Amino acid sequence: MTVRRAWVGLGGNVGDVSACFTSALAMLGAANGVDVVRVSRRYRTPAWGVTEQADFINAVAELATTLPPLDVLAALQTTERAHGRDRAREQRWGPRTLDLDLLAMEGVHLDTPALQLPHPRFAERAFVLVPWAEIAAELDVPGVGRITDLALALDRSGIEAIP
Ligand code: PH2
Ligand code: MG
Ligand code: MG
Repeated sequence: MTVRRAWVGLGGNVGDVSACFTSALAMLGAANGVDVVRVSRRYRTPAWGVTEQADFINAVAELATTLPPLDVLAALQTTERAHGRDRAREQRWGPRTLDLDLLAMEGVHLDTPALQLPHPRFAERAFVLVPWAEIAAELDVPGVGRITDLALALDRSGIEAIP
């Protein structure tokens, strides 16, 4: 069976986000065919998109998975819902308890309405790249670039690791 590395961005700014991340990572790691291999530190990040809201906490996790991409996505969405995520009631780029974004999977290029891989906009987002560079600095995402280079190219002001 093929085991692939996959990277997931975690974000949230409602409730006890750090405890939520811990619980979400445990739930993901308990899913069949998914191991959580490493996790970055948590970072406090200024809200992006809709700026009049609380700071976010962000992190990036590396998974090792035998699941196909859409099954990984389903596991992420199940985990979001179990942690108070209610897509029907939320504003685009607005406050949320837990957002789990599939950023990339090794050897996978996908362009469908349900899922695009690599994530089409991660290279614009320092709140994704700073934690990602901590655990996968040398990773080269085909067609996009090396994670560290992408992180260094962005304005990283206001992003700080939580001790
Ligand atoms: N997520 C959003 C909107 N804005 N800003 C930061 N800093 N971090 C996020 O994860 C984030 C955001 C919607 O998913
Ligand atoms: Mg997101
Ligand atoms: Mg999302």
